[in-house]
Amino acid sequence: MAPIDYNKVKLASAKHPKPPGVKFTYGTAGFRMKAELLDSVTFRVGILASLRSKKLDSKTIGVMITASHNPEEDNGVKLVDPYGEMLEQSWEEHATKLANAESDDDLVNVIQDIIVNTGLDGSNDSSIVYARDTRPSGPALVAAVEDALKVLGAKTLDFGVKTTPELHYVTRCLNTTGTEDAYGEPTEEGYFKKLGDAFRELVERKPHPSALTVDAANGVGAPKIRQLAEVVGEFIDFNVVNDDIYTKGKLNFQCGADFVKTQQRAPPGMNLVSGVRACSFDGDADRIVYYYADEDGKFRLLDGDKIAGLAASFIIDLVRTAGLGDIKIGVVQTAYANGSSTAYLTNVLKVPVSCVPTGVKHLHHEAEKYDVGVYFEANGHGTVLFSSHAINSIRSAKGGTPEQVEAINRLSALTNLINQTVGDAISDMLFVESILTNKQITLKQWDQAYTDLPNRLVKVVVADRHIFRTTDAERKLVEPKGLQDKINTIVAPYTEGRSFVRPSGTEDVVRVYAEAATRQECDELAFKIAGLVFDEAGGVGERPKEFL
Ligand code: 16G
Ligand code: MG
Repeated sequence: MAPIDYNKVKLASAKHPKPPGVKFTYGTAGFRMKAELLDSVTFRVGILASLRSKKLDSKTIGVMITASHNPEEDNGVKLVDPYGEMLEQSWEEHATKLANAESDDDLVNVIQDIIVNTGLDGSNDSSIVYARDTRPSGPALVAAVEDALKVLGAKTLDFGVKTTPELHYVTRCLNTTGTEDAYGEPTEEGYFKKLGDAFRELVERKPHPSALTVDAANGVGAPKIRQLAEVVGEFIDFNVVNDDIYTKGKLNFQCGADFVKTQQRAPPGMNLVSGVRACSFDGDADRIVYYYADEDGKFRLLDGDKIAGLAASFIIDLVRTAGLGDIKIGVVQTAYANGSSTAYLTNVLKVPVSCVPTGVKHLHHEAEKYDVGVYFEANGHGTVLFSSHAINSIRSAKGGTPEQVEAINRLSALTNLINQTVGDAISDMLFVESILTNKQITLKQWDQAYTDLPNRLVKVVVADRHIFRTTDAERKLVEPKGLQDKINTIVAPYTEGRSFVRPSGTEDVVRVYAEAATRQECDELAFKIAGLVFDEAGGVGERPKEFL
């Protein structure tokens, strides 16, 4: 316990000056931009992490340095709350204020404001765990965080080069060790052991599937899959591609989950012939999409929506077989979920579906409202949350028949296999593999649950994207006034047509999404809506072109 020494804070801060004129915002995924602009920001996020820990009775707060699927020259930083969730939303504003303090004196004023506003005790101890992805800019940014933590006397744990979900996992472990909510060993070995044991339990007596090709986006997932293979190698063969984490410029370049999802094709260089099973991670391994080529060699994507459908149907069956009917299951999606997936969940699986705004924190919180909440963004980020009611029911269930006992054991293994803190490519991959193994189905059979409606995502550059305001989980525009009525008029004649417009939370653009019954209708619709936005809401540069 020691009070904050503001003179020391100022001296340390002087070594991490804010670039003048830059405005920082703690957005959907923390601060994210060109790495060269982030030194002062990461220093200040170190301060914020310490304050957050002080506020929460010295619980350990996580700091992750990553820019996920962004280009290699970008980086970013975000905080993880004690149970592995995203930073509580009300603190995002404190983060933004700290990052924008122009001088060292201003910084001290903002710290003091935060202390007063949140009623925290500045002399409390603080504890921080931090990690980074493989970006070359990572070590220097870690050093900036460390400078802040040192000046505030925080207890620190350097978790090294890790995936984002590993950092979320370890944060929760550190805060629950020795309690009845204990989540696992707070080490990387503990993480792989937990996943490995659960996976073994789920697949050990079943015939193994063929090898899985994993595109690691030339990122941190590559070394981690190799570590994973040491614990699950007897049940599954991984063929890791795009695993070069040392050559400059390769991270996320023409590979990775975001590339595959947005381009709707396999990474160049991957030999995706019929019969190959493949998946892609993103740069920090918190997203995954699957794909294969059909008999004609045509690329087929199994995105986050498909994973949600597979996961929900498997869990629904297990819960029913186990006789645990009081466990209520729900699925959470965003407006980007393909209309066919929502129809499948609602009409075939008959499971409640909620739609929330884009961003993990929104999905996560909505999923907490169910006993078992399955959430996935179409882009491949997602997980399953089991409430304490669900976990207690599963643990105390005895089961009268061998089928019931088996279903209960599987559910129990799933609660360990699934990283419940955040979407996790490694954990999600093992989850999908264990379902496919249990059902003994191929990627094609999984794909047959429903057929995606053709869809298209377009970026429109406008003078000021902040004039766009949405409602109804981003499915409708409130402002600019009158624009939504025009969108409705354009969409109306299209069979199964749907389109919405929202400002991006991570890029200076407006995103237009469209889907319709056929590829031609879909492309025409996307082109018309993008053009409308460009014409009516301050389009900049070239008007969106028709898709040919
Ligand atoms: C961030 C979000 C992701 C979301 C994406 C949308 C987190 C950890 N990540 O990557 O969930 O899908 O932003 O980006 O929340 P956009 O606002 O630019 O469309
Ligand atoms: Mg990511």
